[in-house]
Amino acid sequence: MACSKLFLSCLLVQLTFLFLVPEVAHGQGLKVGFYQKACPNAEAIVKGVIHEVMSVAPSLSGPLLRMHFHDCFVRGCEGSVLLNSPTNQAEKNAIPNQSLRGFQTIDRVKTALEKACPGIVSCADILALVARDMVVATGGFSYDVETGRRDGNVSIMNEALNDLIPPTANITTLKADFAKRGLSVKDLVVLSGGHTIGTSHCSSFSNRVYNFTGKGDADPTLDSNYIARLKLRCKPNDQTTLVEMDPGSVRTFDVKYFDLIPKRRGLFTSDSALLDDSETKAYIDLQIKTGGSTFFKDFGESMVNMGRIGVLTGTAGEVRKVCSKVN
Ligand code: HEM
Ligand SMILES: *[C@@H]1O[C@H](CO)[C@@H](O)[C@H](O)[C@H]1NC(C)=O
Ligand SMILES: *[C@@H]1O[C@H](CO)[C@@H](O)[C@H](O)[C@H]1NC(C)=O
Ligand SMILES: *[C@@H]1O[C@H](CO)[C@@H](O)[C@H](O)[C@H]1NC(C)=O
Ligand SMILES: CC(=O)N[C@H]1CO[C@H](CO)[C@@H](O)[C@@H]1O
Repeated sequence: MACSKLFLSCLLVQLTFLFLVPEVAHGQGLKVGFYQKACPNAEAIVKGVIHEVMSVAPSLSGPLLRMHFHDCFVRGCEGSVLLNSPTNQAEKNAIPNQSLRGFQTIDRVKTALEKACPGIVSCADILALVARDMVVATGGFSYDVETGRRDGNVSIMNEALNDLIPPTANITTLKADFAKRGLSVKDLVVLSGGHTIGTSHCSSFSNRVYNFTGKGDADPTLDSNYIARLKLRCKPNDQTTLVEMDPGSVRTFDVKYFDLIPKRRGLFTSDSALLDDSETKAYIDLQIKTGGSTFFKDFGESMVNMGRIGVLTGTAGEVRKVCSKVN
């Protein structure tokens, strides 16, 4: 654009484009510090409650990071994962959600926020803020969380069954499922690094250990010493035992998850699959070689990208008073 004559207004138009266009394309009305006027202490209140919860129940860090992911991948980041259904037909009733925990923590945060600023902070934003605070609580880097999401009022069990990526997914499925939501291959490998904290039920990977092709065999891509260890921990059809996904540092947000993958100790097929694409593999190799030189920063960026999926903003949806119920 030639800016010589009406320089100032031309510059303004250009600046407007510079700042508006990306927001329309991706952020859709989200911004950092959305509650600054209406509830200036919102983020501090969330942090305070999370600090208390972590001091008594540190094992909730994994579940509460994962909950934002489960929210965003089904219907977008609009709090539908939190809704209860009188007939048990909501997202949280779907099998992949059996293992979700931490709903009471979200309720505690919501209660504290409603006391300070009634009807202002959405449950979808609470999930995004809590996820960030979990990364920080476990030793990762902080990042600015965009807020301004509003809550949906629909939650459907079958959508969770269809839309949540199973741990058996191969690299083709993983890339496609991320791309469908506007997330890149880099986002896929970076966010998989979320498995640096938390635990898994035996049932999420027992096929790899006990019955990979239906002949009572193990997954040949999994390290045999690791298989032996997993068998000691998990009996066939075990539905209750928990296994550390990043053994030894399950409550520390570090780069060790990436060390495990080329050692063929990624717990899920979806973790191992990151070796099957040149870009994801190169990312893993780089993080191992450089001790995670970019991972901590990348994680915040990819979380922001994930937090933009299918958001409701402006006057769409509502701000729930209670996170488990529509108003
Ligand atoms: C790429 C596709 C993904 C698949 C297939 C996947 C699958 C799984 C499975 C099966 C579990 C174990 C659940 C259980 O049995 O208790 C799990 C746990 C977990 N996932 Fe993922 N996940 C994926 C991506 C993500 C992302 C993007 C994040 C967050 C950024 C994440 C964070 C977590 C965390 C923190 C846990 C531990 C939960 C706990 O401690 O209870 N995952 N994931
Ligand atoms: C990946 O998984 C999908 C869905 O299960 C399947 O249709 C596809 O053939 C698999 N691709 C490869 C390369 O194994
Ligand atoms: C392995 O899977 C096959 C096919 O699904 C099933 O028929 C068989 O009973 C399973 N074996 C074990 C030991 O679970
Ligand atoms: C859900 O929200 C939409 C608009 O966001 C509204 O049209 C609809 O009536 C709401 N449904 C319920 C059950 O509240
Ligand atoms: C937290 C929660 O609601 N978990 C449910 C997940 O789904 C199973 C059924 O598949 C329910 O039994 C759990 O209560």
